[in-house]
Amino acid sequence: MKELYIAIKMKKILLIIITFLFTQKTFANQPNEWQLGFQKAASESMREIVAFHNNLLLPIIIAISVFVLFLMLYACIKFRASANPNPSKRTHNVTVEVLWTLIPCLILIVMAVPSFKILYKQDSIPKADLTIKAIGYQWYWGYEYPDENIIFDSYMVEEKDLQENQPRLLAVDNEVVVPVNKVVKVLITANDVLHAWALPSFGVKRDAVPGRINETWFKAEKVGTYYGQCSELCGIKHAFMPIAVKVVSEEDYQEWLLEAKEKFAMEEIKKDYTIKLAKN
Ligand SMILES: [Cu+2]
Repeated sequence: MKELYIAIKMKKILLIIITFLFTQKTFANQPNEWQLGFQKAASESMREIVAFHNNLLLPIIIAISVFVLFLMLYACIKFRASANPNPSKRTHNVTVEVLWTLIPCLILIVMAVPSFKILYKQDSIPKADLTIKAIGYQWYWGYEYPDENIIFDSYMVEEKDLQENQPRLLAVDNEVVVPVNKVVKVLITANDVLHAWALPSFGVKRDAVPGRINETWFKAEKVGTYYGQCSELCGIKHAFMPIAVKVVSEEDYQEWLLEAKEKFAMEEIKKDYTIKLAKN
């Protein structure tokens, strides 16, 4: 009876493990529960970063961990006091010392070459199809489309106001909208303290520094909404200034431009009006 009970229990545990492994929810664009590894890539840059991590760094990390674990176990068993009553008095071995200096150097060089390649590629901005400016404030993001004369602020949606499919702590009232498969140059700055504009799916992360404009770029390959967060500790509400970028088709983008120009212009007028009223 007891065996049967244990067998049922084991089966249950196994089932839980299998469902956990194979039925994880897959969002293309935001962190999900029990996620391991990176968010799914939506740009070439991020694909390269993920490939670098998965194909080179991870094998090196695993190999080193296994090797060190093996050495430790080997030393513990082979040289335990009962099996090795007279320990060796040796303190130096030139060959071993040369090897444990040279091999890590070689590993670092092997890692550095592709790493720098990706870094430099990200650093050179191709000819941009459109430019947006992100400005960090305590604690929200402001955006400008300098060529379109659009300016707006982007605040997090409070938990009580969340609509269906809006992720908690990530959804914002006004998303940045960009066309798919276009090079978007992002100018990043801040108005008060350091912030950082980061979007994992695009492989983008740049500090927003007051009095300085940093540049980065991305080319989103898939339509969808992508979420990121401020990534530089900027004060008490640092966790509540998310970044949301909506990637749409070219036609939808043109449509959004027309709507946005009107909507945000009206908001500016309203803001000026309230300021004037308050002054009088
Ligand atoms: Cu912050």
